[in-house]
Amino acid sequence: MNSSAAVDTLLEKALAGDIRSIARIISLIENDSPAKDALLKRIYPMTGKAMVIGITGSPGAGKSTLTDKVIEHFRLMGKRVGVIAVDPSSPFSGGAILADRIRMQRHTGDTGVYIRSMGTRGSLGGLSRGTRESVILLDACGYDVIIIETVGVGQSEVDIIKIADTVCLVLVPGMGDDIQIMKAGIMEIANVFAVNKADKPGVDRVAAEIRLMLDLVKERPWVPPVHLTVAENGSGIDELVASLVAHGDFLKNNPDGVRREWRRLSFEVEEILLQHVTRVAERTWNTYKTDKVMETLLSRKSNPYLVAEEILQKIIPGTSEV
Ligand SMILES: Nc1nc2c(ncn2[C@@H]2O[C@H](COP(=O)(O)OP(=O)(O)O)[C@@H](O)[C@H]2O)c(=O)[nH]1
Ligand SMILES: [Mg+2]
Repeated sequence: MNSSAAVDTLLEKALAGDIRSIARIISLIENDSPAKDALLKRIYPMTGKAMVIGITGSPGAGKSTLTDKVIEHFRLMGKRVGVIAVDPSSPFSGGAILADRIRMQRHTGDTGVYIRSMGTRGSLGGLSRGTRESVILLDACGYDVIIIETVGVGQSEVDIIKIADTVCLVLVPGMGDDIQIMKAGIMEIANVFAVNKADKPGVDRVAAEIRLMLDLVKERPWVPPVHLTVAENGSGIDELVASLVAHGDFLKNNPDGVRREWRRLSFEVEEILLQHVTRVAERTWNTYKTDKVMETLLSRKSNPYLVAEEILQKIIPGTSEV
């Protein structure tokens, strides 16, 4: 399966739009297959065309329901849409993934839509290891719009801005509004706000609080619009999608867009380097980890710092101390 000829065939089919091949490549990516890097290096020049949108917010805010409606709108505009729904690894994530599937399943027969759920296993920042790389693949495969659904519940979730061009933050009335809005980190990364469940009481108050907060920051080239939505019946989605598109256009002609691209590219290089260094470190430690070495540790003749230092000198010659 990992032979380069097999991977080539798989890639050819994926680029031609075969959804099963795309799914299999994403599995290679998720499993950190040795074939992954060569493949991504090859397709990278084909990327840069997609509009990458992050839809983030607390669990239960309606992100999947909203994504489903957003997909529908982009489909009506003739766009192909890829979705990566990232769920936190937890005993409940199986349920959450199932919920995402159910909310978006009516698109499964549509070859212009690809939906993939991922856990957050082995990663930081509310993104799955492989989210960034899957975006590269979907972009190369010609998806015009790529949506990343991610749970934004804490500071670490702001990592989404390193991947997405446009971040839509989904808030809801009645869930401790003030606390939601006080999460400054997450508020700052929003380019578009959706106050969802607008059929419920308290929605105007949330919208007013967001606007008040936005007013505190004067003179910014892009003022994040605040939309009231009812994801369940599609109300407000037209305007929301128009703002997502408008923000994408804004980035094309603005220093903000260049800054974002800069940040993304820097993140990509850093992530690729880290992956390689981690792999080399793991491999080296595994060959170095003999019973004898472990014995020196157990008997305290040596210690983990000294051992790590010796290994580092092997990996990176010239390293003197940990
Ligand atoms: N009343 C109301 N319920 C909604 C709305 N949007 C989503 N929901 C419900 O909220 C729950 C969570 O939705 P889901 O899309 O799974 O949220 P996610 O966890 O953010 O992806 C589901 O029961 C939805 O039917 C809305 O606009 N109004
Ligand atoms: Mg969801």
